[in-house]
Amino acid sequence: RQGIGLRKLGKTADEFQQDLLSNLYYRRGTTVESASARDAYETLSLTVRDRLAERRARTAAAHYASNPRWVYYLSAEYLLGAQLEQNLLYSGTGNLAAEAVKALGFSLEDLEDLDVEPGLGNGGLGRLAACLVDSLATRDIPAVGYGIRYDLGIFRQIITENGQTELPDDWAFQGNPWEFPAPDDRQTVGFYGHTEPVPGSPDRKVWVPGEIVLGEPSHMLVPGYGTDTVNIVRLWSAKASEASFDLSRFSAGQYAEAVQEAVRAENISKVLYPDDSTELGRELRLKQQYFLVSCSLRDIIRRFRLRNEDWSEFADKTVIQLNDTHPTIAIPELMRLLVDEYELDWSKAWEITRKTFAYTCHTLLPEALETWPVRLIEKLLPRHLEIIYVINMLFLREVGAQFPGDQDRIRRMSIIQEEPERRVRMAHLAVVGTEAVNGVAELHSKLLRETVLDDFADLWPAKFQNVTNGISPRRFIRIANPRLSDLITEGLGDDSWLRDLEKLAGLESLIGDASFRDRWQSIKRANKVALAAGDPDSLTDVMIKRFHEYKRQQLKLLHVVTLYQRIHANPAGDWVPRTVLFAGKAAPAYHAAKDLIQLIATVGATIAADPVASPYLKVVFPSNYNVTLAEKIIPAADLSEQISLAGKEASGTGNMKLALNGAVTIGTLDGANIEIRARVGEDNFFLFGLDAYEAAQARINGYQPRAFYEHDAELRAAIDALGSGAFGDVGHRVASSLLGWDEYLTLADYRAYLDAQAQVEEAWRDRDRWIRMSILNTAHSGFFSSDRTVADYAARIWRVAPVPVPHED
Ligand code: 26Y
Repeated sequence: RQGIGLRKLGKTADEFQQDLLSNLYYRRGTTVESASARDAYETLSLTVRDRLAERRARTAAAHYASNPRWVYYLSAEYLLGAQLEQNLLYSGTGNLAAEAVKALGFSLEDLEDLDVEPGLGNGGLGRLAACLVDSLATRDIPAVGYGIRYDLGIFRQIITENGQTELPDDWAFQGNPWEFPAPDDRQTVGFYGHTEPVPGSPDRKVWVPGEIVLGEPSHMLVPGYGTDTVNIVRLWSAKASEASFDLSRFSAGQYAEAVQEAVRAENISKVLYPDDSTELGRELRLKQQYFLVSCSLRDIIRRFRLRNEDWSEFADKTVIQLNDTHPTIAIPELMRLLVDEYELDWSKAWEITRKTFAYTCHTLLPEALETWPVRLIEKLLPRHLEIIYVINMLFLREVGAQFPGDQDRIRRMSIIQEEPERRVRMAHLAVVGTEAVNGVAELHSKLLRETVLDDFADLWPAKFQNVTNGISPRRFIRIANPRLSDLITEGLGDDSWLRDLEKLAGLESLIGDASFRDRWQSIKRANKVALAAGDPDSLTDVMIKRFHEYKRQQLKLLHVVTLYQRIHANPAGDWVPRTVLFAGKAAPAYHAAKDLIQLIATVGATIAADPVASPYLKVVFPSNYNVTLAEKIIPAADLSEQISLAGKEASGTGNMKLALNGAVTIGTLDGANIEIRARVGEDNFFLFGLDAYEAAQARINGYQPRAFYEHDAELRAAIDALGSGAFGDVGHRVASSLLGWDEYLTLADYRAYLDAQAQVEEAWRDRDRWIRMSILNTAHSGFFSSDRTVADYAARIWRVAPVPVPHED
């Protein structure tokens, strides 16, 4: 197909306007006169998307020509955030677009309000996937992100005094202009059935599935910032095969039965499991995982074979990153494809498989480590279970050779857990089947080596690495906080810091400039006015993250109650006015977390109705925390709450987003807090609490929450208030859970936390000191760019280099 090429898309306002109109008429099928806001939004999106699609075509050509080692990111979750503003920024068409839609009678802001974020994830892990694909493109690394196109994303949350209610999130109900369907690349996925031997080939089997489901891909464009690369995220939707519609039943009037099988098939990608950090063994979830893996591996192999013939080169051309254990069934699936379908020797296939995969762990909580009942895998994926057994047998033979006679070690390390029921330990499979394993912050990686995965680190020390998480500076400061971004650009002389975030260190030399400090403060204030959560002159104290006991929203609540009681004891006191903002979702089945949400809302309402306390203390709890809401809250924050029990939060990434936007952290020595503190400086971080070793020791030594309650009158008064009945049953439940067991040592850290909060208030009263702390937090957050995270993965785990896409004007 030589000699044909694309007409170049125009760069002027006039040409953009023309393209917008042509899309309005020919693709949307409407006219200027009758265009609604939605027509304008859809049409603008297509016009912007076209600009990226042209770059996408050049990217694909450059990648194809260089035949590089490709990075495939496998993730059950992506929280990409709203697309319009990002794509305007990355295509450099923001101004053209504003002008063009104005001529149609709309404002860009109105249209941005119609842009729905695809909520295809729960929290940190899903957003990390989105930041990494952003940075992969920005770093010109050939990459595809694979995921599931859930019809219903993370539930929509409504907060009332009755707590959290959940509503379905039909995010694509009105269509999704950012998505390209690719039905030609449809895949077929098998489930259930049985296996049959292949005579003369002992390693091979034939799997005869009992159910077939189709996987239909569509993709979203992932542009790099300041480069021509446009990568993709490819999302799979489950579709019933044509044969699953039962025409004879339909003809007999059995309408529900006629579509029963099709409904079952399509349920696979119907809904995201709204669980965060709890292992939830449901058959449908395992089906989702295998569905993602099977479709994606076949697509990866298809792409490999477009450019290569020799299987021995597969791992040189492919690296597959497993985002937690959720896609770990990919390890036996690749073995199955290589051994059963492509007829490679077991040992050759195993060598390829191990060199192809790498695994990122995101947790330290034992209850978050996925295991699946052997019986379930046997039923759903009979061939995979056989393969897992062989992998385990060969692996345990290796362990036995290294540690002769150490039966206990073999039992501990086995991929199969025996008691109380036989289960497959997915983390063990992920460590055994990969070339590299990483944690997501220094402390997390160290604790993985010393505790959860210590036996594996003994056996393969070189396999274990750290790659500290990062965040996209484009989304989390440039888009979220345009005022501050403009000031930084002015201060540093240009906007190259957006691709090289360590350049923020240059802000340090502006700290001495009083007018710079004034402007810094005015911007924070303007962001608070825009958020409209409370008095913009009050200390805006934010805790925004999923609700989980280990994150300790209950500790923040005890602080609020104590402040309330102190104000009441001395209404004429010189109190620092505070707005305490909570936001976050709880898993619908996690009752303790939902209780906390309800209790916070109820306490907040009590304070609001109280004339003595309300001038100084306000609790706000906006509903439905998501990426879009985070982008509004983060720029307005003064204080960032990162108060998890040390040793429990793998990394945290909200901590990085808030520090980057000039919030000062109050936090424990947990996750990435430690690295943030080391960079922004001890004087610009409010540290408190037990460290990870002290916390573990406290539990071992028979921790008694009641002892803390009895010895601290303020703590006792706060807990008694919660349990007094004034806040109903939830108050009782929370108070008695804290007094009875207090799994996450809330009471042990209470006094240290209140002392640190007193230091916060002292610093806040000295406004100039606070602004300096704020600026230093931003100035020293450069390390936490996901561009650096991706560079680390590229150099130490993937061993890939950039493939630049030639620029065309
Ligand atoms: C097994 C299933 C129910 C499940 C689903 C989602 C298990 C876990 C998750 C999500 C985990 C998660 O979001 N982990 C967070 O990952 C972030 C990115 O690495 C970390 O910063 C954060 O500390 C960690 O809790």
